[in-house]
Amino acid sequence: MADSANNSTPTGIITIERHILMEQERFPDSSGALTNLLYDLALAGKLIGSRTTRAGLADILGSAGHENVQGEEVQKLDVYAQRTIYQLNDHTGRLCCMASEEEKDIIPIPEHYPTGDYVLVFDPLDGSTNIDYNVAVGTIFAIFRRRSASGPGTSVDVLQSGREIVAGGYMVYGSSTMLVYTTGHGVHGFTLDPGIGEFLLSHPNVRVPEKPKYYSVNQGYEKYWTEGVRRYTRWLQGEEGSPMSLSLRYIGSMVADVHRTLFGGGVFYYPADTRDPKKPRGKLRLLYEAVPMSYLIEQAGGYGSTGRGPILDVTPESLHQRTPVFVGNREIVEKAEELIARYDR
Ligand code: AFP
Repeated sequence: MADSANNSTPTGIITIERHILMEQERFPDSSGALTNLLYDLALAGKLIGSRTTRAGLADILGSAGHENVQGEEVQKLDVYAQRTIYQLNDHTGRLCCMASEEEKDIIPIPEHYPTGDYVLVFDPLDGSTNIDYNVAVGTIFAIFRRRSASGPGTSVDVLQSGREIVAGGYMVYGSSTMLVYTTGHGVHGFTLDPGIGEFLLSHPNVRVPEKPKYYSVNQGYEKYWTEGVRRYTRWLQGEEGSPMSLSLRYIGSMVADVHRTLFGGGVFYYPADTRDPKKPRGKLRLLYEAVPMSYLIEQAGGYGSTGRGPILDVTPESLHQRTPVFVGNREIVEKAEELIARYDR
């Protein structure tokens, strides 16, 4: 629990609202728009988390396409997550547009609402194919400042590199619901206390541990990897003259796998797939998954790479562009770059 003189309330408890306000104090001229935007995302996390933990009741209370006991149509969880984030943010005057992993095009702000200075990109429910197995899923987000002068946001506003992010983070809906975020001044983790419905600061100033524990990859696809990625994996296992000897953990929800990497140390990777012509650049989306997570992990002292250079240096050319991803302890991710450069010319 946080206990620095600056951060403490009289009770020692710091809510997400108070923390976001304290972050705002770093910028005396700020309008408060970013603060409120982050607070609305925390609210979205509470709503989505509450619905996610009841997912197993869908068949009892009514499944998608049916009505639940209240007579409301039950939505699929990813549709619910998408709508929740959209509806909390479409009318506030803080955004000029949004973009989501679930929507093909840029999501405009309705004409009858004002537009604002920021852009929100998000993956509303990452790992949603895991829900049927009661496995942790999550929401990923990043916020940019708009580049165009005024009016509706355009691709110029959305297609920005990770170097331009002003805030990013994720919510993970697991054995507890957590929100982890950064505004470029360290990474802070909050755990939802379901009794009072508040996110409380539980992990201030998160740093990727120096001693890594795990490597995390879908090893079932090894036969489709390049030589460099295969050799890298052997290096992580302690072969190829490596001092490493990491355990393997893989969930298949990027949020949960990166969360463990952030707190436990190691590397999560989803490399290019030489078999599938649709995945020559991997599976994960640059804008909604790779960029926010790389920004966060770098703020915690780690590194995010495509395997050939920093993810944060890549300017997206299209909304749903995919990329290979390697995130975790810096020196371990740099080893991937070294072996890929040597063996995958
Ligand atoms: P879904 O959202 O379709 O479940 O995909 C999750 C995801 O985009 C990411 O969260 C995982 O890291 C990755 O896909 C898992 O993919 P594989 O099933 O191919 O390992």
